[in-house]
Amino acid sequence: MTDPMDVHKKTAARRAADMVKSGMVVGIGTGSTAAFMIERLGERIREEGLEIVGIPTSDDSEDKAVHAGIPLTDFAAHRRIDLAIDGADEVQRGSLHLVKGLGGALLREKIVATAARKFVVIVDGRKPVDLLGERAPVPVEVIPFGWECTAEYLASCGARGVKPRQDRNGGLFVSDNGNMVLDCHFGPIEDPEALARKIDAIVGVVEHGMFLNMASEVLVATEQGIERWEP
Ligand code: ABF
Repeated sequence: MTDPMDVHKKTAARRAADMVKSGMVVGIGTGSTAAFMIERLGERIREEGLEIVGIPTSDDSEDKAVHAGIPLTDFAAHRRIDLAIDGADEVQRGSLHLVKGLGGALLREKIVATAARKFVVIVDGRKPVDLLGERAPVPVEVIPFGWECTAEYLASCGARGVKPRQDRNGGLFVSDNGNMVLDCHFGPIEDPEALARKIDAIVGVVEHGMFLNMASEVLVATEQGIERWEP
């Protein structure tokens, strides 16, 4: 399905892909914006002989990267990533805190972003917000055992209507890591660091989708062109 924002997603994605240099280990994000970046890296490999290896953040991105002709590697071979490029669901203006994970890949995305020397985020103009939680729920990946209890603990942190994510067919969504994702609606989050500490302390939580102080740079593509934000 095409999205009217595709042209902007593609602009941001191509700009980020053009930051990649031969010899780099590249963190390969997930989602429709990251898909354009994967496509562009494939193009550069074919046309310019760009030599890179990639670590994908999801099974879906792995398939796309293989299809694009990007050689893959893993953390057994490389503990550090030179440059990770990924999309986001919300970007907080100023701080560049992110909400990620509506695509369900937040855990691997956070592992890859954490291992990256540089983490570049690519978004269209719908993603910037004044406060995280304004539009998107915070996805929380949880262990299936006892998820009902985990959901109650999340509700006690202020999350409303905590429900297991469903897949496209209305079945239970299962992450690439075999876990469940609970979408937590907090509304606008005044103090994301405090909330992140509370969520991190809940037993059963594997990881949450707030990426705080992690983005090195955000490329926001709109009708007016690309804005480059740094924290
Ligand atoms: C990934 O893809 C996720 O962290 C985020 O949930 C999503 C953004 O998708 P899209 O680029 O399709 O809007 O980056």
